[in-house]
Amino acid sequence: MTRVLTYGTFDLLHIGHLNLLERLSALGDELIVAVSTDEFNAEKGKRCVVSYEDRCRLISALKCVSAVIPETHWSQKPNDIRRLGVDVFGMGSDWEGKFDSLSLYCKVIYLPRTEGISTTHLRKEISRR
Ligand code: C2G
Repeated sequence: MTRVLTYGTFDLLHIGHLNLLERLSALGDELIVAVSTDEFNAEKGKRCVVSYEDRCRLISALKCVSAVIPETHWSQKPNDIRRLGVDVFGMGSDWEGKFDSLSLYCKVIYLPRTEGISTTHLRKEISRR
């Protein structure tokens, strides 16, 4: 049983998020997604359009996702990896290198980011119309 774990805000869920989650899911038997809470996003300097509860429901509804957990602080990853028995930690390539220290606990991979789409881009597009 290969368990994969990733973290993110997933605001205005879009094809870049889905591409990443499906690719990560294909690497194992289960994909666990840690969704940033609204409070943690405030720490990240992000203000979401979609509430934490709704972001969790949307991610949970994806066929490729096995479970959703809250992300409440930057430093929870090692404990999550150990507690959940994670084999692979994966993120999009905009995080390349940032989480290499987690290779102490599991395999760390970065998958190519989907170009041309981002939550910021979507927000700008919507506000222009
Ligand atoms: N992503 C992607 N392609 C895009 C946009 C996002 O592959 N066009 C990936 C990002 O690389 C990330 C994931 O989708 O791995 C979620 O992106 P965000 O919701 O923007 O999450 P982020 O703000 O990067 O939070 O502790 C880690 C943080 O919680 C990550």
